Amino acid sequence: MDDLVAGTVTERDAVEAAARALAAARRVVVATGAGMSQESGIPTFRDAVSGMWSRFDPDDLATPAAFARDPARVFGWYAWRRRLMRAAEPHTGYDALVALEALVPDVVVVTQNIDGLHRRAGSRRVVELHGSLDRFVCAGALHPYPAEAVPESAADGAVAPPVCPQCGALVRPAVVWFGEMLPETAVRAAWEAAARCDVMLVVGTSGLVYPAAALPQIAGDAGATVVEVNPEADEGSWPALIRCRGRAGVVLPALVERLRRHR
Ligand code: BJW
Repeated sequence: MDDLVAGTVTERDAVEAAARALAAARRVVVATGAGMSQESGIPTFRDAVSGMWSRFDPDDLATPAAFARDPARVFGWYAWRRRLMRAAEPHTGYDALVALEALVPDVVVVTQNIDGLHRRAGSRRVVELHGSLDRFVCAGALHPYPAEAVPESAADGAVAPPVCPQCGALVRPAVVWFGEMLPETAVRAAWEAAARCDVMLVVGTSGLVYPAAALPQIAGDAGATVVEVNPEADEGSWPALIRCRGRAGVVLPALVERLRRHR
């Protein structure tokens, strides 16, 4: 491992170096973002061409003020995304993360995604930092509202949100919008796991949205090897950093296959 600690390992040897780090690890955190689901057909946010924010303004759709201003527009956008997510299937990168659990004693997946694909793939310990599109609450007292009772929409466009039967407030998706606090238990679980892990795999996130973007820093500062899986370079830099340039659906299965050879 000395070569990893001494400097950044890039490109050609990266998957092998990452597999060696995983072979020596007891605790692994996998921190995922929208890029993890890109190969399942769910658009990322910040891709210049296909990203959500290239077509939509986050201030109109992903803030409490946007929901207060135009609840039907926001609810309709999430109804469309819920359809996309239900039609999506976890790809082989998800299966690789499930397989990782048989090879490393302690694996925690911390995701910014709201699509539920890690759970559907079979990952056992999943922390959802930005909530889930499988859950709904009212915008008043956060009373839970059954997802089965949420209206489906056949077409894109506005959908009137249901009303909370307990307090009369409008129902909203249980996701975290800009300016909102992340769920406390999820934050605690993610921060504890990051501070204790030997390796953190950072998969498919631009690392621009806080506080989730701080997780690799926490792990790196605590001495973990940080492995980035992303077709693009980002700004992150840690003493032990391995950059695996490629898509999650390609790199993660290759990584787990290599790890098996080290076992
Ligand atoms: C692939 C791939 C493939 C492509 N394989 N990879 C400190 C500094 C500055 C600002 C702040 C700060 N602390 C807090 C803030 C404010 C704000 C923030 O971070 N703003 C920044 C944008 C500047 N944060 C917040 O408001 C958070 N709340 C908070 O901090 O509360 C305390 C507070 C309260 C009041 C005031 C201040 C503080 C909440 C953040 C909520 C984010 N919500 C969203 C939408 C909700 C859910 C949803 O609708 O889905 O979450 S925004 C959106 O961005 C979504 C994502 O989870 C999140 C992160 O995006 P992600 O996953 O990184 O996606 P992309 O598209 O950015 O990147 C994809 C990556 O994948 C790319 O790198 C590709 O290359 C790669 N890729 N194909 C592998 N096949």
